[in-house]
Amino acid sequence: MPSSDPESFRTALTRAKNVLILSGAGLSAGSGIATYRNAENSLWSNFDPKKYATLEAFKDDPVGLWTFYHRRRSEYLLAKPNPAHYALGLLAHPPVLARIAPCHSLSRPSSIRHITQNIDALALRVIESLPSDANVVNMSSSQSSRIEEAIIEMHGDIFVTRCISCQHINRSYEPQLASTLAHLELQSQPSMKHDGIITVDQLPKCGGDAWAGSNRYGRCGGLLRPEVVWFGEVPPQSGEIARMMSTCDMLLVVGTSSIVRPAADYAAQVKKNGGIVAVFNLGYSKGAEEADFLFIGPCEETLPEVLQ
Ligand code: BJW
Ligand code: ZN
Repeated sequence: MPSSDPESFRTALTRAKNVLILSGAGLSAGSGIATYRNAENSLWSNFDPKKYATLEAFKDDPVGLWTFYHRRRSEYLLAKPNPAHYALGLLAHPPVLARIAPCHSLSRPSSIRHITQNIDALALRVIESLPSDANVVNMSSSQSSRIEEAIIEMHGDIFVTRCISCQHINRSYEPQLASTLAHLELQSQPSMKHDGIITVDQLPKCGGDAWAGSNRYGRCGGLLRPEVVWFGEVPPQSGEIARMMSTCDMLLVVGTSSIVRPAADYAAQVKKNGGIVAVFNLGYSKGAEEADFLFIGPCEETLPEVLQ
């Protein structure tokens, strides 16, 4: 039987050397963002992932996919990190911990990294919404880069785009990626159908420089795609993550159904290597099968309590 004792959990955490956090949609549920499956109004109960989360779907209907991602992007921009994001932020990011909670009672393992499957950027944005004296703006560049390094967004980020021609990557929190997308706000059909309001020509385009050999010759203008990982695509950092899992001695699995691979296999991999697995979930997820510690309940309540 897995333990639900916070004190034993904290002891295990402080003894561990290489701690990893693997989070999923349940981490952002407390921020009002819908999860993907098995819940009322979950994303895939309203939208068929084959039609909205594959490269084939993007090629078949780029306007439809941009409509879908633009609206989610607008919704995520309005969302705020919740207490679970802050609890993990305090645990994983030493500069934040040092600035906002110098008396934090938990001593830290030597290495903690957070791998999130979420594309909402809330784990990164937790830094921006800290009190100004702890804000990343006031930190040295080496400190802020350490924060970004500590978080791996393994399924990408809705605020990042990639040009399908020159592969230029860009992060932007601008509400409108293309002025034409503003028209989509006016449409409120729950189906999110675009009904020919805009055309492919009006979708977000690459403003990056285009190159011919070593000569820069102007703007590329290629079609942008959201830099998220769709079904059938390999998460770019999966090799690095697999290596991290092989030396992980404690894995915190937060708010994921543990259905989607490769993330679904990580807890079993850590267990096989003799590591400890702690699961934080609203219910008995598939990940609970591997749990040494199990904290059932909303993680925006259980995490701050257990990591106090
Ligand atoms: C709370 C809570 C609260 C709620 N507190 N908890 C057959 C055919 C084709 C492909 C496959 C196949 N079988 C397997 C595959 C592979 C496929 C896959 O796994 N499919 C499964 C569905 C079967 N995987 C892939 O294709 C991946 N690539 C791949 O495998 O490449 C090959 C390879 C890789 C590496 C090594 C070797 C080979 C790519 C997967 C890409 C996933 N993309 C998405 C969409 C992102 C873009 C977008 O959002 O539009 O990523 S799908 C979606 O699922 C999203 C999520 O990150 C991901 C995981 O979902 P998550 O986070 O677990 O959410 P939920 O909703 O499932 O669960 C929420 C949980 O929270 C629940 O447990 C709740 O109880 C809990 N909860 N509130 C705590 N308050
Ligand atoms: Zn380009």
